[in-house]
Amino acid sequence: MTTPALLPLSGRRLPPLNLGASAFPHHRATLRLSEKFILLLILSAFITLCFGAFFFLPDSSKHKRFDLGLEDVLIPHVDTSKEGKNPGGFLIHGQGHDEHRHREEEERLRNKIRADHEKALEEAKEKLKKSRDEIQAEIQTEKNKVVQELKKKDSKPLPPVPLPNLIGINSGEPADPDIREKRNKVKEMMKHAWDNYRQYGWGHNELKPIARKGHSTNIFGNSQMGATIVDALDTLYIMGLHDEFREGQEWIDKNLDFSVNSEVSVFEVNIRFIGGLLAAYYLSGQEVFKIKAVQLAVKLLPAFNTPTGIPWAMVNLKSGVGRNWGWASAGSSILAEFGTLHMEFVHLSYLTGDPVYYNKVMHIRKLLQKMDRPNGLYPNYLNPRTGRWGQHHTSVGGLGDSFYEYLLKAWLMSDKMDMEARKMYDDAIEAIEKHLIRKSNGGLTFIGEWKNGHLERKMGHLTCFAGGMFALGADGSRDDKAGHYLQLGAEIAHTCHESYDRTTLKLGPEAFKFDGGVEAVAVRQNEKYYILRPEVIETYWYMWRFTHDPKYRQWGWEATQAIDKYCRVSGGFSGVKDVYSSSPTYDDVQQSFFLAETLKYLYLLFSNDDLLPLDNWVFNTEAHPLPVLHLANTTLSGNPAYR
Ligand code: DMJ
Repeated sequence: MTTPALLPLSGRRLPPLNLGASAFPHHRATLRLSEKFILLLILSAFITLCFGAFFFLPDSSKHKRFDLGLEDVLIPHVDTSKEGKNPGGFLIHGQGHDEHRHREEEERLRNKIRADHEKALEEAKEKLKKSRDEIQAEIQTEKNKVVQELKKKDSKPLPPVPLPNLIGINSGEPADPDIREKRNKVKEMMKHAWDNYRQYGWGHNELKPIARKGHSTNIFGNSQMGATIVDALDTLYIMGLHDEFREGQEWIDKNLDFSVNSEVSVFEVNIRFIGGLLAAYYLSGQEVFKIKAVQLAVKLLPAFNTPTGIPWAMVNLKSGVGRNWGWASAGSSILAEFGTLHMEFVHLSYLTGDPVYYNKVMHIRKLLQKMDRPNGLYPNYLNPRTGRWGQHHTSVGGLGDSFYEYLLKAWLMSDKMDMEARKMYDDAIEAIEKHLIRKSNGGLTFIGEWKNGHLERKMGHLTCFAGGMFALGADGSRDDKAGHYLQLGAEIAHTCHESYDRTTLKLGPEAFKFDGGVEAVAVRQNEKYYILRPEVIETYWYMWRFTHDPKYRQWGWEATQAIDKYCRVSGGFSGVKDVYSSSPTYDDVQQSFFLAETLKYLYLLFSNDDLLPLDNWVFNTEAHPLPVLHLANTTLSGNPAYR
């Protein structure tokens, strides 16, 4: 809620205060908030002036009024008339000509005070003669000045840091005309999504492509933060959509403001905004993105002020007050949320030279390392007050997913130096494989969920990202099991493809079962939707990069066509409510991750591997590429700002 004092002047007002017509005969008897504010300002200026005048009087005159009889003993008096002549600066009493000069000086000051009083009263009268609009305009001008000052302060340049080796920012244009055509189709879809957002949802977080207006959810708070712009930037950049990129940059420069009274999801804002801004900075070299990323990160820091240092799920960007989702196991923090900050926070410390971000995420890691894990598994909930696990529910899909992803990627991003992260990843996936991964009767490998001591044979669309993760982590795996993990990645990719292929629309449901004769099919009505999610395509892309098996491009193309056929509307792209229905209804949301991830992974799938090579770039969980910090190990010693 906005406090009344901060409301725009045209907004809600307090009831008028009756000061009586006789007090201000030329003014209306009732005064509005803004006018009262001005009056108070004038009165306080007046009082300050009186007090100020008193303190400017020569000490001798003060002592005459407040004569305690001790002043000669306790107070060394500065004789202004003798400045420079009497190096000790002490008043020499009993000298007649000085007495006279003092009286003259007092008189002069009294006259000045009288004149100042008169002037202040005149100014007050003048102010009160002004119309409400004039007073409002003056207040607005003052406010703007303060905002400009704050902006200047916030935009101070950061210490220069050597940029990591930025290899592979190129067109990645494939030689094969068929593949080129497919890639162009994906680019055209991006244009369609962007242009419609530009036209109907500009500045809003997301787009309602059917209603053709802005859309938002509680993860972004109640303000227009242009989530789609920030999330889409790097995709626009790598697709060579430079005019669109510049439009986005301009909006961010002029409008993206984080000093809003808005409660946002720390995780979502980190992966979409900080990740998006950092990637845009590294790709384009435009300082504005780095500065905005750091401004936002500063606003997230109060979320870590909990008894354990495990951050709250949500934080108010203005007040810094944090809290957790009510539904999350008695007010717990969520593993996939507090465990998906590492990549961005390490980069923030790298770029700012300020270890605060790095320390926050390392503290989380250390705390997790010390905790007992049931069956070696990480439960999804952790209470930030007590430091104890909440409900014992483990998932590689929603609530858990990107925590595992970030362990692996912390290691990759550190140029494979962060062995602690690699060990945690290896331990975690060993436990996952043992307890959660199974083969269905029909031979499909799936990852279930562990709930209170039993395995639920259900897999979420979100979980499908794990195929790519296993492939990405194959190299460097314990006991040289690279082949095994690449195979596991391929099996998950196959299962997830089946979940698409067994639907009417050839688009994957939100969750699918392997139970009671059902395989890779959604059973409950509320699990049949597809909201433009990227995870299956993400896995196809990683599998393509590591195997070059053409089936992954084929599967990616099937998904592209299905999205274009069933999710495209004239106002953008929409999710669909039932992938098993031949006449689907739309959910009327164009998610920002569709532009950040789904279309980016498709574009990369039809590009050459030298565009953002995986030896040099690590993609955050929202598909924002961050460079490997070849110079920096986990102590970030490569950054001169740390030395
Ligand atoms: C994205 O915002 C991120 O990939 C996140 O990690 C979970 N999934 C959504 C899109 O499905």
